[in-house]
Amino acid sequence: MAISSNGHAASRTNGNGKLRGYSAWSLFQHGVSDAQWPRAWRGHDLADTYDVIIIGGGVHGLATAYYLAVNHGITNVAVLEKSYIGGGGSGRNTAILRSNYLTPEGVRFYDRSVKLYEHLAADLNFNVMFSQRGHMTLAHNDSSLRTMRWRAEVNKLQDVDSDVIDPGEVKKLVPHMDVSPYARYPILGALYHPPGGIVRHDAVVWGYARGADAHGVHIHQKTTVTGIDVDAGKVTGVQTDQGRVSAPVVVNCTAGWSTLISDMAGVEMPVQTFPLQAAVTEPVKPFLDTVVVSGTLHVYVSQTDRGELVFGASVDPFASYSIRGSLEFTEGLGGHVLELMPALSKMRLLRQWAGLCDMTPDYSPIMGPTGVEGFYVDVGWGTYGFKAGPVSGEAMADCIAHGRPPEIISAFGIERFAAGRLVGEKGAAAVGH
Ligand code: PYC
Repeated sequence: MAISSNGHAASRTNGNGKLRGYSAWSLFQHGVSDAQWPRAWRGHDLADTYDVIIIGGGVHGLATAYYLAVNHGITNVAVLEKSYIGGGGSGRNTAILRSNYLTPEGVRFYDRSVKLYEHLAADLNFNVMFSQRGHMTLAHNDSSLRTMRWRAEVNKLQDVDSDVIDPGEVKKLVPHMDVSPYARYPILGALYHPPGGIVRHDAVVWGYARGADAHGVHIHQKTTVTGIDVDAGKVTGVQTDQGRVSAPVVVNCTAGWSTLISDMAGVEMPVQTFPLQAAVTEPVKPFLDTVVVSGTLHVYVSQTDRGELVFGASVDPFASYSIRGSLEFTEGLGGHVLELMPALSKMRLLRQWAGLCDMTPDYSPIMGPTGVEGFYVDVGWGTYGFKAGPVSGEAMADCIAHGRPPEIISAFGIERFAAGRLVGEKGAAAVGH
């Protein structure tokens, strides 16, 4: 690739808007020089009008903008983010990807997301470090074993690789696991899902932002939406702390604040917001190359490429907008992890944090048009949001471009609550809630 005289990579895009990569030489030059790194996406003044305004600069909002531009040629798009991109749920989740859900609608949907993640690095020309290391959900009692068998059958019918394995196979995959019958919660088996794994969540956000920017999308960080304008049942634009912007289409892609944003358009969402806490240890040599989840013990764990163990639990037991960590969480987490892997007793936790989860009554998202013309929602992700980023972006872009939801999200419309057509996914939650 060409290097300009000041040592910058010459260009991020070729003439067709296709992203270029950086050569090893240009990275080296930047590393040893005091040259400024080129910006991965540009800053812009807020325009007076856009064709589409997306509220929320996480993976859902950015992926929707990217696929609007790439798949439908809709490029006069603004993404409005009140903080910095990826600063909400996208940067706070534990980056687990999987498609071993319970309902056929859920399995099909998340499987499409895993497929998109599989070639995302190539599509965005940005390494998102997707490691398909396998995903294991442990069963410690007969009823969870029965749910695992049920899920495995639904998964197989949708062509998703997923099966129930016995404690001996669990031990082969994770030698540090206590699979003895004397454990306090003996392991009776597990749902094993080889295509599942982990991804670098920041890279996914940056990759989509860079890709959307290269196709002309405006990304506005530190821009807070304070109101949504609706006239005669149609959305006409948004009010922000930087001024008013008009648009015939406004999309709510927020997490944690999805009800507050929808309320601005007069659309009520059956959503309650709960904090979800997570923690990370000091780095150690690689020893865990599978994602391990125990619903009964309320814990999931994976090891990052840097060697840290990333732990999460179920949502806090009360609705709140707080993102403070608690000692109660750390104590519970430590105890439960040691039930599974006693050898970890000497490891030190480095950090803990929390994100916000918008829970719906059936643990499935709310996607598509609403009663206000031009106002779309992609919300209610509970604890599943990050893994759905690519498929949600693709489907929401299709929905906006054609004015109706594509088949893959038709089950997730807001009208299902009034019609009693719930898509119950509680049984596929990583941990009990
Ligand atoms: O559903 O896989 C999951 C998950 C992991 C962390 C939170 N939810």
